[in-house]
Amino acid sequence: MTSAVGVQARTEIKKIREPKVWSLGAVVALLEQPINDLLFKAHSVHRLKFNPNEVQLSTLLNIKTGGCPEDCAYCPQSARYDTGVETETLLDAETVLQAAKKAKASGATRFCMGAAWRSPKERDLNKVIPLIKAIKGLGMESCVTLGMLSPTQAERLKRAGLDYYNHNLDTSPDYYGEVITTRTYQDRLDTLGHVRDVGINVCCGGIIGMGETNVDRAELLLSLVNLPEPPESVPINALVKVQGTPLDNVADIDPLDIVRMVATARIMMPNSYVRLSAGREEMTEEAQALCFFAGANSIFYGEQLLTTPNPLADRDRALFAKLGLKASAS
Ligand code: SAM
Ligand code: DTB
Ligand code: SF4
Repeated sequence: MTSAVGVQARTEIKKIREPKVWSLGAVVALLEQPINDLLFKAHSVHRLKFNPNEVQLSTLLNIKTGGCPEDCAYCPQSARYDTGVETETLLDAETVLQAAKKAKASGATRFCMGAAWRSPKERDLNKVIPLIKAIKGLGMESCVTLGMLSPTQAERLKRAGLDYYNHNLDTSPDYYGEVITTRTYQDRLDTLGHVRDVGINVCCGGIIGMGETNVDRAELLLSLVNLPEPPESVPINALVKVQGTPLDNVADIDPLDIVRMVATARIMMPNSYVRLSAGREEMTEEAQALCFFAGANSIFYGEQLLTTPNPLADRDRALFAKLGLKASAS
């Protein structure tokens, strides 16, 4: 005999398989529906495409800290805000290689290097390219986030063997101007286009908890799903409030808002990895477990994000053991 749950699951899956043109109203309705309905749908989608007990591990390294000319209101590395983050020069190759080896030894499969640049100069790329090659030489996937790219810079990174480029849309087109004034939404879309055109995997998501509404969150997800191809990797960051940034006093979000955002991203982008990104240090294990149930299948792994703390690797290993989760191969 078929159970009612089984029938409902198959109905959900059938609906989800249909190609979907999303309307703003439909996405807001997804985000705001009763949590059990949302979790059920998201988890059903997740199981169709992924092993629900596997999570991909990426380790971040800030290879160029602080002194950034941009005014991103969330960012401790902007030179415009007094956050106590010191400006440093690009890390040397040996330091980066040691960090990547350590990340690999503790189980990460991807190494992501971030730089506090508006966009890289040619001499910057000349230094980053050997780093990408060295990471590949270790047998790890490589990812960089260096700011805006020209088509030729994207091509150079592709030739270097880069696997992923991270460049976030951050928020909705409407709310964007409240957060960043030194580059436009279109600038970001242009960089994402150059990355896509050369065949580098796109890692693109955003931040919640910056004072935006549910409509803004839905519009961010719409912008992502309506890219010519949805990103292969979608980081969902919860704002890490850093004293001295313009957003240091914004109201706290409910952890269930993160769960809802992850679940909605999972339903809308069933083939993408959804990364539970910044903000895990402030989340309970229970809230993280709900995010994994909702379809998060990637995390940043290692004690530091770029300038702020992340759960210790030991703590994440203990959490995975408790939840029966395993690190996935990619
Ligand atoms: N400078 C490059 C850029 O902006 O494209 C790369 C590094 S930047 C720090 C990468 C992303 O980190 C940002 O787009 C933003 O989404 C995220 N981020 C930065 N500060 C954050 C914070 N305080 N909380 C959450 N996410 C943050
Ligand atoms: C992303 O979406 N989140 C990461 C990564 N891409 C580069 C960065 C999070 C930064 C959190 C604040 C900090 O540590 O400075
Ligand atoms: Fe600079 Fe990137 Fe921070 Fe914006 S998010 S201030 S571009 S480092």
